[in-house]
This record gives sequence, structure tokens and C-alpha cells, in this order.
Amino acid sequence: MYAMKEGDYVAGKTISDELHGVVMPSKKSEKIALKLDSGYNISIDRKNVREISVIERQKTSKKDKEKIHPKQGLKSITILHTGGTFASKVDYGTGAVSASFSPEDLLEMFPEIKDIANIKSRLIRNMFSEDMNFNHYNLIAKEIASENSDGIIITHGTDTMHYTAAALSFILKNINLPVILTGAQRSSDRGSSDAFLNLICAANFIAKTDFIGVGICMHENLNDENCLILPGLKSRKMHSSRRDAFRSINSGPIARANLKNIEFISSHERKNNNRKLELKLFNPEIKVGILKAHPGLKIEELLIPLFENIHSRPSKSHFHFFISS
Ligand code: DAS
Repeated sequence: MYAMKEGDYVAGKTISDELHGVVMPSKKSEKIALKLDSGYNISIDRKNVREISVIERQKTSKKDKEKIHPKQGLKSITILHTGGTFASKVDYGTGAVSASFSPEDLLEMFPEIKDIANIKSRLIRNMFSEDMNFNHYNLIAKEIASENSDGIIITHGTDTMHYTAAALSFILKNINLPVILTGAQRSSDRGSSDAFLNLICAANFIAKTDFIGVGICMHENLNDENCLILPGLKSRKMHSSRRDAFRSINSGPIARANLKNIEFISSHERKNNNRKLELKLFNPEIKVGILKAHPGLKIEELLIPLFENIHSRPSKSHFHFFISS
């Protein structure tokens, strides 16, 4: 009997249920992971499977994947992956997500993007965004500067995406390209993931507009219809898990995007070939302290070791000290 492989469509029975679905990669040999017809994924112990058989072999195996030829008239977009939930799979044994999709996997999972633009896709870091620091902002900016595309999409963890978007807004002086950060609140291997709409809307926005600058593309609300393109310097993640967690602060969204249309909401900078990109990289030694001012603030809070030698103005000690209310 043909041994089932990732991507095969199988049918079978467990002690209590019937099964139909596509075989997914599974980290544990004793488990079988299936993407059910409903789009949801399950992980089953092999010992509970009474019978299972291959109904249809995987359509395109990795080796005979057709070469992607650039399509005339389409813009070129480079997707730079940095990890995060967007590129993660759920480990159904522990419920944790592990960043594990390759750029090729993601292009296979979202083939529609190849009809929107000519896509290049590569991994520049595979990390959760809570671990990002100023060195990573510099690294991402240099990778962007090394690209020769009409637009860049950065896939990124959501927890600190707005920090990276703000940092890139400062580093990429006179950028004459759209640089759109996007991510996912639910991992790409789950039927309920928000990754697909976020990525496709970001690509559609780049393909269909003359916007330049740094933005964030995430869901507008809990429905799977529209995304908002938010200003890179004035946005924040406002909720830990909602799909519409991102909001612009003291500014409106730049645009509303969906699978078909783009509707600008605010004025935006347009492509201008007189602009010449200048990288204003952060000093890797920079240290930033943020003290939240609050009623009853005590002087002792200013005297904690972290804030020692921090000056209220940038100084040669590379300390920057901001009081936020
Ligand atoms: N793991 C968190 C991060 O990398 C959440 C996420 O990826 O969205 O920001």
C-alpha cells in the first residue's frame, strides 16, 4: 500500500470518528496531523487510528513544483520574513506555536499572491518579535536597501511590529518604495488564521497604488473582509489576540484594502524618482529608557540603576530618556 505523505488527501476511521483531510507535517512520529475539509487542523495519536488510506496523492511534490516565471505587467514585490506567528505552526501536543514555515511553504499556502505581483520571498530572521532590538531594525533596513523591487512586505511578529515600523520610518530616510509590515494573530496553519487576508491585502496595496513609506497592514475588524494600512510611525497593537488589534494613534489610517479594491483615507506620499534612500542606522550602543509618568510619581523611580546616567537629551553616552504620560 502507498505510504501516505504530507500533502496527500486521506480518509479513514478512528475509534470514534471518520476522518477526511490533507496530511500536514507533524513533529511527533506517533501523531498524524490533518487539515480537515473544514480548514481546521487536528493531531491524532496513530494508535487511535483504526484504518486510513490515500484517496489522492499530493498534487505537486516539492521537487516538481513549477518554476515561477515573472508575469508581464505585474509589479515586483519582495517578501522578507522575520518569523513570528505568521510563519508558525501549532504544536497540537502542547498548543504552543513554533516559527517553522519556509518562504517557499508560505508561497505554496498563499498561491493567490502570484497573480497580484511577481514575488520573491526569503527568510532574513526566524524569531519572535519580542526579541527584536535596534540591531535587528538596522539589519532589516539594510536588507530592504539591498532589494531591487517595486515594494517590500515584511512578515513580522505582532507584539512589537509597531516598534519596528516606527524604527524603519526613521532609518529609511527618503525611501521611494512602499514597505508594508504584516503578521498574524493566529498561525497560518489554522483555518481561522488572519494571515492570508493580511498578506494579500498588503500585496494588493503595493500592486495597485503609488504609495511610498512605511505602513502596517492588519485586519480592520473581526470580519475577514478588509484590512487597514496604518502609518508606520503612528500605530500601536491595542489587543493581545484580536485580528483587529492594530490602530493608528493621533492619526487616521492611510487606506482600506481588500482582495479587490484600495480606498485611500488619508493623504500619502507618492513615488518621486528624485528621492534617494539614505540609511540613518541606529547606533548599536543606543539604550532607551521609557518612564511612564503617573500621578504620585516618586523621585526614587528616577533613581533606579537602569536610569542612572540617562540624560534628558541624547548625549555621547547614547542614553535616550523619554518620559511618556
Ligand atoms: N509571538 C509573538 C510575536 O512574535 C506574537 C506574534 O507573532 O504575533 O510578536
